[in-house]
Amino acid sequence: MSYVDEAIERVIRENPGEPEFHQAVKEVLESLRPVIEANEEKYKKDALLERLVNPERQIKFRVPWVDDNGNAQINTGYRVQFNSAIGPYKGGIRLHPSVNIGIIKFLGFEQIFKNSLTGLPIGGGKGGSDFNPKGKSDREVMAFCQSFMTELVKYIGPNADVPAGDIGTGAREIGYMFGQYKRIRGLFEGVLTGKGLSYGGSLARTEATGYGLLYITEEMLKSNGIDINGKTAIVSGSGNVAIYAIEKAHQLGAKVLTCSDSTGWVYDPDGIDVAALKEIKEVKRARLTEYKNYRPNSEYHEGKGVWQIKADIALPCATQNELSLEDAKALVANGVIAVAEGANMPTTEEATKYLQENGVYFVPGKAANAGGVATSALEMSQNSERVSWTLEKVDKKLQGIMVDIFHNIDDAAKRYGFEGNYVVGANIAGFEKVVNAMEAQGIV
Ligand code: NDP
Ligand code: 2IT
Repeated sequence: MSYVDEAIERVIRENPGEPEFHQAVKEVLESLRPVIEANEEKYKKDALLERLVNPERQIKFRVPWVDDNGNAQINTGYRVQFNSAIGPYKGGIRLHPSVNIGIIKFLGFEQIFKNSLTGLPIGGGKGGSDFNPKGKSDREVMAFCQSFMTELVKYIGPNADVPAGDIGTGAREIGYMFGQYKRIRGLFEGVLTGKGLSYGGSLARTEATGYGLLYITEEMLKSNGIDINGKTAIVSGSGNVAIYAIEKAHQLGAKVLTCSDSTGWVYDPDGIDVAALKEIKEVKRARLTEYKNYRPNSEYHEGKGVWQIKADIALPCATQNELSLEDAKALVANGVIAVAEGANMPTTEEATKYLQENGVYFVPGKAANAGGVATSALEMSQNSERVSWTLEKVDKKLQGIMVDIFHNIDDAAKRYGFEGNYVVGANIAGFEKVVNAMEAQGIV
């Protein structure tokens, strides 16, 4: 059995009941085969793959808090510090009822390669809790965030581990967590990113993931001789990533026809109204059913459905495994040109394969959504320097990073004879820097 197959089998055996983690490891290791096989003896001797797939540290803790009725509630908190070969652990905090250790591990594992692709000195980590911020009062969210940070504070720091937002964690939650960190440690420092602008946040961090997704999509299309201007797009999700992906798509001359949330989806033939979406989701924290009040011409449907709408570009921006083989078939039948992942692992393995086999340009999340964490690293730089860069400066750097990521993954794919396969390219390009740093630092 090859070293890659052995490593995959061991991950499945040793991490039972964690299908998302198995999926992420399989996808990465399968596509690293040519690189691993070229160095098999050395990597095996150094247990390189075993070290890569085993987090350096996993922390699991109780998060007690009191609700508005005076009742105690208990949630579980996690932080997985996966790999610090190239920098301090860096990655978001997901607050969603579906969170478990397997999901945090899959996200932390992906984060290693994504962070490497940014070209910036950040290692891979992820955290979260099964707490559901939906329907909670601001006071309840604060109580949870303070309790979560009271434990997390022991493990993080600006040179050790720097968390940020993800599903369910936005500016409000980061603010409460930062306040509690500062109170306990007595240190005003860049321990979290995605902070508010009045206390050390970076301009453009809010927009960065969605904008970055469009910058890399535009560059990928351009290098294949296609202009994004005038194209139609379908987007899923209506959170941080989706909103700013839609905004930038419109700025680049593409028209976005859909968005969705966990209960339903919207089709707007005139193009999604971003101002309305921001008001519904960022200000009112309401459901998408409200969208029709702003745009009478639009349609609201319960359930799933955005991938059935005909468009040139598909941008999944909600959650993992939201785009199935059946959805991929509908996209291909409707003549989709490109799929770029705003979310982490939104496309199932079979769907990815089907899209690639049918000539669809496919940019995986670890490259396509890296603009968020890249801008987080720029926020860390500004905090260290005690300065704030202008919006133009941060946005220009973000654009440069996304363009570089595209060319690096494109080149890596070509080097190994997989021209146009950006999944293979991203995994190889991300892996090369991490493995180099791991080898240099010895068996640790
Ligand atoms: P938000 O919480 O802001 O938005 C998430 C959106 O996805 C909401 O519209 C939500 O609907 C929907 N959604 C979440 N879970 C599900 C589900 N199980 N089924 C259907 N819809 C769901 O999160 P973000 O926009 O920040 O994150 C979206 C994706 O992008 C995630 O995969 C995240 O890991 C990834 N990502 C985020 C980055 C960031 O900087 N924020 C950076 C890189 C990747 P509802 O409101 O109804 O729950
Ligand atoms: O998945 C991700 O890259 C994020 N949620 C952003 C992480 C970060 O540290 O900005």
